[in-house]
Amino acid sequence: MEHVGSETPRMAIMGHPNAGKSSVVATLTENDRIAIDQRAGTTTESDYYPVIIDGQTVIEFIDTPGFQNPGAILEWFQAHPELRDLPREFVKTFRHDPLFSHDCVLLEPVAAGAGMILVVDGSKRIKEKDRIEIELMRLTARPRMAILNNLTKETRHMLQWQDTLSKGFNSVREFNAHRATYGERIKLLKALKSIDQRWEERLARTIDAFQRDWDRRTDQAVDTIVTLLKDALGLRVSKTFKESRLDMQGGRNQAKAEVMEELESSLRNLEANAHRQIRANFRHQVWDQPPDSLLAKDLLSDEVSQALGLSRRALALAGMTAGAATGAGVDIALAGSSLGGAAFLGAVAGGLLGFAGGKALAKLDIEIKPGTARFTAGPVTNTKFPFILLDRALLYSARAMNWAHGRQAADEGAPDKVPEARIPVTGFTEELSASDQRELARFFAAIRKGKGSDGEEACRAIVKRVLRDLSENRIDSRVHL
Ligand SMILES: Nc1nc2c(ncn2[C@@H]2O[C@H](COP(=O)(O)OP(=O)(O)OP(=O)(O)O)[C@@H](O)[C@H]2O)c(=O)[nH]1
Ligand SMILES: [Mg+2]
Repeated sequence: MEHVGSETPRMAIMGHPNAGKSSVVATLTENDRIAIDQRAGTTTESDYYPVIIDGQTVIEFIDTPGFQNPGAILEWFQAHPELRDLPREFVKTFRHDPLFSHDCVLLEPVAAGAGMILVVDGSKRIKEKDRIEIELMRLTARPRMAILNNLTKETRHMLQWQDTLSKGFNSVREFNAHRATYGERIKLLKALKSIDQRWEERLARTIDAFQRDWDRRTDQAVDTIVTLLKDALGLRVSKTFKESRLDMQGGRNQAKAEVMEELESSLRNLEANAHRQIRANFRHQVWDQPPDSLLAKDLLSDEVSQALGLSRRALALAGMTAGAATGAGVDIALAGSSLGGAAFLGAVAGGLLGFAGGKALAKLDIEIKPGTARFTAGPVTNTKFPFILLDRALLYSARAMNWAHGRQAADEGAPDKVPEARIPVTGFTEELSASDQRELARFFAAIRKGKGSDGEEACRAIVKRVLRDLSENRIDSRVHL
């Protein structure tokens, strides 16, 4: 057993059934596999959840079912004011008493020096049993903090909770297990650090490890996003067809459609892979994307194109002229073919390359050789598309970074749940400064020309800034888009 002076800080999570204890642990440890349920009594045994960074356990949380007999324990505590270490003496005395077997398991880590976090549902009235637990925990003299986790939007009991809790705890904080961002997790750890001098140094190291780890993950997400942009915008796919298949107009259209479809599905795959990487990077296993989310819609759909990316005006300001956005590039290399060049060109230009709003998505090259024709789709020429792709990656990251792990099994439809803030209608890129938009446009154009490194650093810096803002500030309501 560890003692107070040992290395890893350990916090046991206490509180009534259904107060949200497991949800708090899930959010703090980024573990969305912890059992959470709207029914009380979900957690029946204490479980240890270490936070491991670089192979080192930096803090450990113990999810518990809470006290079984708080009244009796408090009575015993009060009857023994002479004892220096009440939790340890209690466990020693009652270890073999079946009546207290659960309470002893609960108090064992505390006896060994763990701190305690009491989770209360601040939307409920304070009851006598709450006062008992608060006093009991105060008498343990362990580092302890109280968390007000509001399960509904009811706030009229909050002041009373604050008053009552502050009598027994070194620190009282509001912390919503469903809506806490990374920034709020760090604030909670910082508050924990200040509750007890014995813990200061260890928790300073824990916080440092958390911050370094988050920075690294943010950098990884930036990397994933920039790589996605480079791969998608530089992408070309080719298909070779027999000349005989192309004699008829129908055959030619079919060929075009096939090669474009391949380009489109490759773009979708690249995006899906990048999103998977981001999701894994922020440790989400259970992920219930709302079916009406913009991210659940097709990347190349009209709906997505209307909601995300730069507006026509911003595109123009970013130096992307309307002409460049509509030009369906068709290059034909004729190398002695029986196909009539002009007729062929007529068949190729037209709606089939159409992306949202009838604008072309990509360039189509046709290289005709005796007997065959090679159709190459790509690179993407549509100037709005990269902004849409970037917006979706940022939206996805916003969700991955801000979606609290304790939220997994939540009943989002419940009428009394904490309401979401207003959802802005634009994506992220439209909100950037004009000069940022220009920088991005420059980078996208460079990739298209095969000079991907031009402007890459600027793009990285912009993406990083957006991601940082997301995790430092309040939860971004766009996670629901
Ligand atoms: N709206 C909202 N609901 C929450 C929040 N935290 C927990 N809940 C919900 O409250 C219910 C109980 O959460 P748990 O984390 O299982 O509570 P617990 O204290 O571990 O419960 P037991 O293990 O049964 O003692 C679940 O339906 C959660 O989704 C929150 O911050 N906001
Ligand atoms: Mg539980």
